Amino acid sequence: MPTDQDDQQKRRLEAGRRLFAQPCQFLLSAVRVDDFPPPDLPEFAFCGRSNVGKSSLINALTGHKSLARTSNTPGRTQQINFFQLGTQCRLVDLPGYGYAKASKSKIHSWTKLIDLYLRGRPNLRRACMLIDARHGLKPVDLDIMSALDVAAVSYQIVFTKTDKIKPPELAALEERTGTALRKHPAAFPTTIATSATKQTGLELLRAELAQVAEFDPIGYNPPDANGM
Ligand SMILES: Nc1nc2c(ncn2[C@@H]2O[C@H](COP(=O)(O)OP(=O)(O)OP(=O)(O)O)[C@@H](O)[C@H]2O)c(=O)[nH]1
Ligand SMILES: [Mg+2]
Repeated sequence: MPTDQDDQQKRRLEAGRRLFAQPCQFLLSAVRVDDFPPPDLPEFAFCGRSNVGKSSLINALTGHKSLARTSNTPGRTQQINFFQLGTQCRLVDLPGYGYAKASKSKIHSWTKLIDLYLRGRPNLRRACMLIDARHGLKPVDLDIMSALDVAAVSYQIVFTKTDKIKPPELAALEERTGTALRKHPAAFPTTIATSATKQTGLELLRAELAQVAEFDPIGYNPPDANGM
């Protein structure tokens, strides 16, 4: 017999599916804070080390091949790219941190911009902190997580490239990471395992983000004729 919990989960998954079935369009690229769009819609940011798969995950979630530009070469995304998803929210593709081969001044300006965005954006509802499943949390990830804790920005660990590891390795990684997260007050306690290549974990992440955006098309009651 289906339980209330099963029904709730189905509803969450359906809300995620519907949110991400809407058109998603590139809005703008920002190289400075003044370029950011007005903070008038909930935003979800995708942050993580260079080459972790941020742009690929945005493409996979929205069902596009090349909405966000991806590359084998680290350092592909060099600005903050904003994408508008339906009329409900925006997805924000951040440049990767920890990319050692760029010039010092470039690294400095990217890092500053990422920092200004993550710590100063009032409508940032959740940061998806992407971690390569083969590597786990690195010191540079822990630094960003600590900065997010201090700024009280809610974030969730999303593993990428899980197609590259075996299920027992993934289970061990989840266990290890879950323990580490207990020390991080702004971290969401559960992690999500994804693969953009194999298209796995996407429906769970869509459902999670729909819940944060309070997007529930099934429970939505259109205003009546009196606007009530
Ligand atoms: N096997 C596998 N490869 C992936 C996956 N996601 C991304 N990649 C590959 O990883 C590389 C980097 O992907 P991007 O999406 O450009 O990574 P990024 O984090 O946006 O990189 P920067 O913008 O340079 O910081 C590309 O060659 C992708 O094809 C995945 O789930 N599985
Ligand atoms: Mg990118």
